[in-house]
Amino acid sequence: MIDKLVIANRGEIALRIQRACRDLGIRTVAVHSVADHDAKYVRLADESVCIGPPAASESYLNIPAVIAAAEVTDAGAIHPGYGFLAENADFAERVEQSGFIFVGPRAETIRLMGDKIAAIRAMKQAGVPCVPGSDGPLGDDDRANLAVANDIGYPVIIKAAGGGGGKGMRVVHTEATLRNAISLTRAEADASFNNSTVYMEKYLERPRHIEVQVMADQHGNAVYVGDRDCSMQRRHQKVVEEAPAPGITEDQRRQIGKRCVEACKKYQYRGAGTFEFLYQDGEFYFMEMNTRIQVEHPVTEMVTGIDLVKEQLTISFGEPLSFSQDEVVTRGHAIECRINAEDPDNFMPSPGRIVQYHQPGGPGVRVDSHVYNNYVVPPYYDSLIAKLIVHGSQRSEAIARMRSALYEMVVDGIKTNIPLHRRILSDGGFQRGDVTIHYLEQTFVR
Ligand code: MV4
Repeated sequence: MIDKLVIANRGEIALRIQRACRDLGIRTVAVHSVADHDAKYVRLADESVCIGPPAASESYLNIPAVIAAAEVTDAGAIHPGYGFLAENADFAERVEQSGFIFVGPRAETIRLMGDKIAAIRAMKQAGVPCVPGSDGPLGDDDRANLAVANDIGYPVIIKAAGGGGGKGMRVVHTEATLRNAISLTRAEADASFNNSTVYMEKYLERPRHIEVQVMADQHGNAVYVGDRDCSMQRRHQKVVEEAPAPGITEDQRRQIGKRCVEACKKYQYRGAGTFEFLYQDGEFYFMEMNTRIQVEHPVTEMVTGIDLVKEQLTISFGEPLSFSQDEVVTRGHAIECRINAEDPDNFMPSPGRIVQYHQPGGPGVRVDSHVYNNYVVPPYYDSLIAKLIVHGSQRSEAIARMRSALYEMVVDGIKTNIPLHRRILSDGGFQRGDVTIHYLEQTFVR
């Protein structure tokens, strides 16, 4: 067991990791930028190290500074949280080369999943269902590419191999526009990711975004820990997430879960992971795999009672999974609203001082947040200020509890998206539980 760990992140997830460490008797080192000097998670950590100026590129993304913080504090491990360095294979490699435990998968796995084409190929080989597509990179032969598209059938989507999270994609509806779309996507991909490799898939027009949580240890055990629906999103930013995904049968759940577990075993996956799927007309299609703990992990924790962050830690220290597949029992329904410091009308960030902050409470209510009265939301990082999570014995009770919690919650002094959440939770489409990834943008916002 490791006795001290560096948390290479900020905000609510830094606090979340700290809590898991405290549960396990592990001392924590907070690394922070100048802008986060007075943050609550810095005060609450056993030790703290300032690693640079406010800009993330010079602090939270500064690999030598993070590793140096682990060295000077004599820590044994580094947890990257989500975002920042969490899915940077070079970082994971350098952490381990420096003699520390990286709380996450092997660098090689992170690298594999970062290459979208390689990830799809690997998953297909492991029996995970994928979108019909080019089965590898597109070449420069226009006639060959036209043939691939004809084979798949329009509409198709051109995606960058180095992309992900919505960047570097283009939908093509007709043969006449294919050639141009490929060269534009290639040029953009080259400029953004320094990788001009692109591939083609059938474009699914009205899918839901459903993801499967997995946990795997270093002894060959892997389990799926249920699924989440994250369809309620805007510009690739998730807004509301829930577990389990509504309308999925236990049979479907078992089948897709089993495929994910088999893939984990085949590639000796380690730690927490998420298989992202598009779901349309009763079928799952693999998109990509996230090799980190995700923002929305609490909804899974609420329905399973499993502490995913604690499990991440013990797994990385070499312990076996603390539960078997049979012991994963989900109960009821959980919903998470991401509370952002942003204008609810135009979604522009709204940093500044929170002059009044009241958290909701009551049965089944959880708030993961690093903010407090007079906290100043800095302008340098993402605008997430709180995750409001509720649990109910069924979806309708979770919705009722979330509406009540949103009614109670007060964040004054800055603009937040709480009004947007109140409207979403009162919306008929959301309440029916069958919205696509386009719902919020197309039929709900404005
Ligand atoms: C797709 C798709 C439809 N068909 N692929 C967006 C992010 C990246 N991970 C993949 N994305 C998509 N891939 C095919 N073949 C639609 C999207 C997509 C999307 C997916 C999940 C959540 C939100 C989204 C918003 C727009 C497009």
